Amino acid sequence: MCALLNRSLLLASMLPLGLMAQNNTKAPAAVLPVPSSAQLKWHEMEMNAFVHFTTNTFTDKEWGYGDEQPSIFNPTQADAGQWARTLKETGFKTMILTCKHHDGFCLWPSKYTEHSVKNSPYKNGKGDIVRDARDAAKKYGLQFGVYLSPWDRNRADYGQPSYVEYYRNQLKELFTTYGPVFEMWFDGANGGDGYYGGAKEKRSIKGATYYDWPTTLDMVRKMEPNVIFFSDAGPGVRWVGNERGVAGETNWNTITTDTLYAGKPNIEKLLNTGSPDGTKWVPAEVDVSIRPGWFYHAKEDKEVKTPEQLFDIYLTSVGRGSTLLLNVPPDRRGLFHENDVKSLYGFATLVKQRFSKNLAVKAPVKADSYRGNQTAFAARNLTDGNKETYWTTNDDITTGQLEVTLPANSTVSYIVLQEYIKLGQRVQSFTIEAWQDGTWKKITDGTTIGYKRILKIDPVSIGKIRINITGSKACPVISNLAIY
Ligand code: FUL
Repeated sequence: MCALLNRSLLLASMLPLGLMAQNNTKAPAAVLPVPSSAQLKWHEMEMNAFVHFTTNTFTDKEWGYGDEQPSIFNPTQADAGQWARTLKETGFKTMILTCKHHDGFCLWPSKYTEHSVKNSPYKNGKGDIVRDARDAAKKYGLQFGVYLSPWDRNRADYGQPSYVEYYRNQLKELFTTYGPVFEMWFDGANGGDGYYGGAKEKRSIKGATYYDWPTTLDMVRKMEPNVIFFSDAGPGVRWVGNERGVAGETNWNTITTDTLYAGKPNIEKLLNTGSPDGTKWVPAEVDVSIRPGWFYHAKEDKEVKTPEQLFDIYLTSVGRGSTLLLNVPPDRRGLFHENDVKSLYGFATLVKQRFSKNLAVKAPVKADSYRGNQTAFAARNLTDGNKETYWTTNDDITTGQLEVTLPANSTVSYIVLQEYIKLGQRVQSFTIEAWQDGTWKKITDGTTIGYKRILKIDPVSIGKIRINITGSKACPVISNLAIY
């Protein structure tokens, strides 16, 4: 009863007056909100990379105090080409660089501060790591993103209005010199003790108001209209609420951001799952480091995540409808360390091996119903390899049963489902059954699907698989079903 009521309210809010009658020969109306075209592209990237590099690499710290001398920044063999090549060859689509971390040191020769590479021995002060990274990303076909820490423990005026001006000037400098920038990362860590130009004190700012984010975002959008903004609360993509690489098993791309802001205390749980009735499309990005720390520390050389650990993270990020943002920090030479490189290639091999043979391709698949009995909405769209076609039902049907007959002696380990999110995220619950020994047995279940859901099951020999969509905000719209 309640679900029906919600659904009709939802439809009423989506459809213009006069269109309330069902028209099951046409595509279903969108369930709002839906992703922007930039967000859609971001979903399709699936795997992005972070590169954390600054004075911390040389002081063995995670958060520089802000009093580091530029003279300590001296990578002897810095090669952004090695970073970009490795990332490209192991399946990553982008590279987001910490142009400035909390210590305030700038990896480009900013004209607004002396605290940068221009006063370091690196290339006798003529080096520019941001330019090198941007050029390397371009060369290897990766998109380039920028992390510019709002918190700056070096600046004397941090906490004053003039610092916000400084921060905006740096954004202008970065976007006009090193664009195009596909994603801008606003870190949530803010305020606390620091050097602050020698004051050496604790400063706290009002996270909700100090930076006046709306003005800053408008300014950046004027330079880069399609940029995706990451912050705890979006507006482009949100933090996933932890740094372990784990999105919620229930993971809505929707959330209501009105009262959220970067750094707001205790919002981790909400960010991890999103909310089914959220008013904005702000999907979770899963940021996690390949090492215990975000920056390189020689003592962590033996703690680099193994290919299997990275694969597990792949399942709890990409496999839960999010995008993975994996950090790989260059070492003091300015290179990805051999152990990290080895793990990345090992991980890429696992992904390739485990998702190499899609048993659902060309397998017969049928649905208990499909929209308006139109072949344009039939079950075979699930396995046609075309992300623009989908199976869907009549408007008044919010459940569905899909049955796939697999080739003889198929051993199944992973089932992949994808919603056609251009029409909004809908599915709330599903179960999966296998035909074994003459009967249907439940092998797994789940809640949300979103852009992509990967279900890992104990490898079993299966003749047929049945997917039961048991709850959906409106008629389910599924574009892909793959079985490995
Ligand atoms: C955090 C920062 O404090 C870490 O140093 C790192 O940059 C991580 C990605 O975000 O909030």
